[in-house]
Amino acid sequence: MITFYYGSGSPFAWRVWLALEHKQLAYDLREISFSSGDLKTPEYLRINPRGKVPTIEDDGFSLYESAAIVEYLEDQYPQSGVSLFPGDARSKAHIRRLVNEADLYLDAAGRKLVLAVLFTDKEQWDEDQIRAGREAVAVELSTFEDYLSGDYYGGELSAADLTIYPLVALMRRMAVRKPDLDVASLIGPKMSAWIQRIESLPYYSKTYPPHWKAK
Ligand SMILES: N[C@@H](CCC(=O)N[C@@H](CS)C(=O)NCC(=O)O)C(=O)O
Repeated sequence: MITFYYGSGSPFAWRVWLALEHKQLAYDLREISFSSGDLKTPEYLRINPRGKVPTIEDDGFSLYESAAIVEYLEDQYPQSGVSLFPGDARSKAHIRRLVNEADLYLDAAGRKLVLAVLFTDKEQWDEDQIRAGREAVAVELSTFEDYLSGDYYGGELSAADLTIYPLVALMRRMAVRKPDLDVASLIGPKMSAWIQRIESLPYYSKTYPPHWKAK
């Protein structure tokens, strides 16, 4: 059985959770609280020297970095559940390209906003910094809106969707902290319909970040 080290609200850990469910794999979920210090214990640092989530352990093999974990799940368990990289070499390359773009550009834009809004005390908010973050997010959301031509980013549901969705969800989540950011208005019609599709997946609610449920 796979042991999955998870942190609530981490878009990277969420991606792996969605992938485990998509592949219908059995796993033991170990939720780690960011404030507990458990990510920095010698035991945890032995399996992930960066002290971050997600990490998996699978029969003595430990792996961190969410994109690598998702690829591993597909390669190690090709027959289980539904493929995370469906299609021919070109389709797979397209999915990998989208995963890379999400990690390199969409995340970088979102991170600016997360740092300025979520990880800064309200009293210290710098409106110029927040505006710059929002603009960076607007550019990326528009790029990803343009990329959608079918129901899912890679045509069929794939690792691309399971990577992009948690990053977009985190951007939308910032409205709870700062409603006037109005991230919703930056999401185009194709992406809105795609969000509905992802949120209708049978395993979606199970993976919803536990601490977001309280609001
Ligand atoms: N590139 C990594 C990013 C992992 C990451 O940044 N995780 C954050 C949560 S979103 C974390 O564990 N932070 C805790 C810390 O740095 O102490 C991946 O894709 O897995």
